[in-house]
Parts: sequence; C-alpha cells; structure tokens
Amino acid sequence: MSRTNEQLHTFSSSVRRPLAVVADPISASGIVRLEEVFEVDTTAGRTRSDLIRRCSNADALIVRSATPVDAALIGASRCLTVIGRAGVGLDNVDLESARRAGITVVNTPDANSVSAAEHAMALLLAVARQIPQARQSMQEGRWDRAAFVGVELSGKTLAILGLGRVGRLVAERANAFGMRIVGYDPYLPATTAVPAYIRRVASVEAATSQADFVTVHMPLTDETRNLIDAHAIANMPQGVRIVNAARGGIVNEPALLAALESGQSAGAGLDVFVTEPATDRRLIDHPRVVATPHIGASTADAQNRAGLQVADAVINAFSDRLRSIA
Ligand code: 9EZ
Repeated sequence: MSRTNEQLHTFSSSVRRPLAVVADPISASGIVRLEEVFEVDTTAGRTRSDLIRRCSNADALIVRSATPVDAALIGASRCLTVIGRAGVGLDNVDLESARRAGITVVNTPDANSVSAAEHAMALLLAVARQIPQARQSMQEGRWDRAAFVGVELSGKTLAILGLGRVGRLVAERANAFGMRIVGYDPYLPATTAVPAYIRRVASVEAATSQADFVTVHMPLTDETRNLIDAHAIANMPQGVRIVNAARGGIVNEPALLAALESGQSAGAGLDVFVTEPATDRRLIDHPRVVATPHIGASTADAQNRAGLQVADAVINAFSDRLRSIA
C-alpha cells in the first residue's frame, strides 16, 4: 500500500472515514477506487436540497457535467476540500467561489482525448461519404447509388486548428489515412516538437486556405468563439468540409449554414452546438450536415477512464491537503 493510503487509513480509522459525495454517475471502477479512502455516498443529487444537505459534511464532491457546483452549494459545504469533475473543462463549477473557500478543484483533462479524436475521424469519414444520409435513403426503401458519390480522405489536405492532445491524435489518425496535414495553434510554443507529418503554419488563414477539410480542437474562449466565421469560410477553397467535435460556437452557425447553402462548403460534421440540446433545426436538418448529440466523449472506455482518473485526482488532492494540515 502506498504511503499516502497508509496515512489516509490512519486518519480514517482514528477519526472518521472522510466522506465523498458522488453527485453524477461515474464509472463503477471510479467508485471502487474512491472507496479505498472515502465513505462514498452515491445517492445524493436527486434533488438540489438533498444534495446541499448531504454535501454539508462532505470532504470531497465528485460531479460530471450535470450538477452545477455553484456558490450556494459551495457555501453550504462546511468540510469540502476537494471538488472533482470527471471530464474535460470545468464549465459547471464556480471556480471563483471554490477558490475563495480554499477548495482544490481537479478534473480529467485527457480521459476523453482518444474518444474525441476518434469521433472527429468518424465525422470526417461520415461527411466525406454521406454515410448517415445513405443509410437513411436505404431505410426509406431506395437504392440510390448516384446520390452518394463521395470523396476520399487520402491525398486531401486537412487543416487542424488546435494542436493539443486531441488535435495531435487526429493528426496521427489522418496521417494514417494518407492526408496532408496543416496545423495551427498559437498556444503551442514554436519550439515544441510536433511529428514531421504536421506542417505547422502561423495563422488560421494559412492553415485553411488550401484545406479540403477543416477540423477544430480547442476550448471555447472569447478568442475562439466564431473563429470559423463567414470571413474565415470565404477564405477556404470552395467545397471545403468542416468538422466541429470540440465546442459549440467555435464555428459560427449562421455562417456555416450560409456556406452550405451557397456551396462554399460541401458538408459539415457537428457534434456540438451553441445551444445544447440543439433547438435550431436548420443545420441539423440540412442534407449535407452529419449531426450527433455531443457524444464525442460518450464511450465506455472514456467514461471508465474519467471515473478512475477523477478518483485518483481527488485522492491525491485530498492526501495533499491532509499532509498540509498534519
Ligand atoms: C486558437 C487556438 C487554436 C487555441 C488553442 C488553445 C485557448 N486555445 N486557443 C485559435 N488552447 C487555433 C486557433
């Protein structure tokens, strides 16, 4: 047993077992891991008042994306030292309130990366060959081979905007498909080595001006909102195919719709939307759009990994806090 667990065990048995409230479903493997250290309450979160009551004496709180961890919940939690979010981003956690309360916030930034990259590849292929549209036409009784003449990925240029973990996994996979890859990321230092099959360029425009396909892989920030707008799409070659499996709003929805209508864009693959659940039907119903309901991270593998990683991160953060008060 690790030194950390011995310390925690001593603490738990001599005083009380610390309490972890798990407010959203995480993998069973993650619960088992948490139970090595905590008494785990997985029954909370059915109602807001019940959650607040159960969190009042919790040492750790674990959520996915469903539970808003806001100022009221944090304020009512008198023992909380760690908040764990199973997944990427912390959109549902009030970080400022957590900081003021001295709570450590952890997440699992790389648990979903392979699933996200594979979903981007799935959308690239689905858009290139119109697989969902062809499937629908067959289900409606047709055998319309002429309507579904696609394009190959091999030999085509893929612009990857954002060369973080997911962008680089997409590059690796697209390279295996024989694509020519142009990458842009202003946050990746120029001195950071990337594989030779990625040709790094210095602007969005330089990456997309020759692109047959464009895929975005970055967080949504004030800078990346509407990164792909009417101007950016107008600077792409006619017939460009665009994939967004990252965050809704990086690709401007009215601009994409207009580009699809005009033929400037030959197709789009979208897993994310400005408003989710998506309400605006115009993109979803467009014949050249392949839309999925934000399922990029929705694999058994990614969910298992996120559950295990959030448990590990919470245990590590909690043991650090114990050490700091010892
Ligand atoms: C912005 C980005 C990538 C990017 C990457 C990251 C916050 N952020 N923004 C514009 N990590 C490509 C184009």
